[in-house]
Amino acid sequence: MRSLYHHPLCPFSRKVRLVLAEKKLEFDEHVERPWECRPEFAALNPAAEVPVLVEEGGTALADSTAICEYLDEAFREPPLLPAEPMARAEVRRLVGWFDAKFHHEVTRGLLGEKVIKRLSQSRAEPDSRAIRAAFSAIHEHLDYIGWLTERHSFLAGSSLSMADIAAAAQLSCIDYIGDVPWDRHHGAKDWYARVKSRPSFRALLADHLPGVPPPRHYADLDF
Ligand SMILES: N[C@@H](CCC(=O)N[C@@H](CS)C(=O)NCC(=O)O)C(=O)O
Repeated sequence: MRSLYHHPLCPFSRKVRLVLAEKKLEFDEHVERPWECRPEFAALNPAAEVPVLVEEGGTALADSTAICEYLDEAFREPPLLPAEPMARAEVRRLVGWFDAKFHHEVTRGLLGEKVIKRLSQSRAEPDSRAIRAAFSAIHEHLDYIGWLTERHSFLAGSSLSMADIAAAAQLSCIDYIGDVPWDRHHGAKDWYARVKSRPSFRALLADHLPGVPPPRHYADLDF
């Protein structure tokens, strides 16, 4: 059986969980706290980061984009990268946007400062300037999602792609801590409602981390 080492509040792990679920692939779950740097885990991924997918046969794959693209190539249905090269480039640009820019400007400042520092028992206090900067940056990203989805249902066109998965993976982590200002961003909220209501999202909505309960609207499809 395929195994996934992941953390429920890791957006990159969520990306892989969503792709596995879209493709209806079964897997065993291992919740890993990467900051504990378990030697057995570091032996699977020298970067000691989640997610890690151990395929049937024992090969360990690391890095969410490498894993997601492998899954899309090995299990074609439904395709999450378009067939046409320029359309693929646009999906990959958006995956890069959310994995790098959104994560750096928003996820690290909110989730990282407010929750991960506490869970990992870091001795550093949450940085209130980083939190304020992230609260301010999230608006531009939500406006961008609203703009991208004005003409199409999904970020890179009329069907769900890896771009939607990367974006929803980041936003769902922020939503878990109740920090997404949905009421000021109706376009982004409509798009998120579409993604959130897919069966592939169910496992994420059932996440419940001890000591970090989600707000009530988190699992509500009509939030
Ligand atoms: N580029 C990697 C990034 C993965 C990553 O940053 N994972 C974080 C958790 S979200 C991690 O394991 N950090 C190590 C730590 O917290 O010690 C990917 O896409 O998989």
